[in-house]
Amino acid sequence: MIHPSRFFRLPSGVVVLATMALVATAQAAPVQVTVTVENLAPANSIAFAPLHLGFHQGVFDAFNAGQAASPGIVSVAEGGSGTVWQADFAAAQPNATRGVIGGALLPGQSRSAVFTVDPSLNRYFSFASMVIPSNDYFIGNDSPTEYGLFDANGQLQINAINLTAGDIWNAGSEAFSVAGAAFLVNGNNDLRTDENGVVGLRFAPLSGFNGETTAAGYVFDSQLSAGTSIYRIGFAVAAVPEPQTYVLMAAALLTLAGLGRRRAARV
Ligand SMILES: [Ca+2]
Ligand SMILES: [Ca+2]
Repeated sequence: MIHPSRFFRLPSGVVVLATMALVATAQAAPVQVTVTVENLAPANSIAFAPLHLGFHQGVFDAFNAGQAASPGIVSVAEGGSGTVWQADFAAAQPNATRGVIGGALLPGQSRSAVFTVDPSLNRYFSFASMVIPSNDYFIGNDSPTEYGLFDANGQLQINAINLTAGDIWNAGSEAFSVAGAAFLVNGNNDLRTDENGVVGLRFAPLSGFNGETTAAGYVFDSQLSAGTSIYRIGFAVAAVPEPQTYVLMAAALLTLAGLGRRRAARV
């Protein structure tokens, strides 16, 4: 006689797979967040280097107004690469969803990218991008908890972040000059003079570039006042299917089916 318990004894791998499938189903579903950036500045005014962004737990703090710029923010504000910003972000928050929306964003242009985010884990949004032309100007959030994109239930709380010229920061790391400015035909981004200053809001000196030809070919004309809209980051959320759940369940079922066939052969 076959003992009844044989029918319920499964290889440990099957139990693990079945458990993982159940856990994946029970967790809050990740969502797809479409981030759209728009350069709202007047024609022939400022452009922007690629936007560095991350969804996180509210820990990574890239800079503080009134203090010297961190190497991370300097990597954004002087040249736009953001390599140190990204590395520091990854070190501070290994579970964050980080990314870049690439390419220079000229006045009137927009660009989108989709990110898969766990809203229950990474509810805060941070960003940084160089303002061009400039020596060390950027946009970004000082407080890591300034933008709580999702509430505790994973519901989207912010449809868009709207920035004006009054939100532009001077990193305080490189002195203002045409000769050392990025994105100008007459500028060389490799030339720089230490400013030895601190991070502070500043946009008015950008008019010092008026009349200079940009790398994009247009002649720069700032036209900015504190209330001028310059940049918009929009958010749209959609559910994503959870293919990993189905893959795990299918694997478990296939293993069970194989087990059944082997047992049938033995009888
Ligand atoms: Ca800060
Ligand atoms: Ca500066």
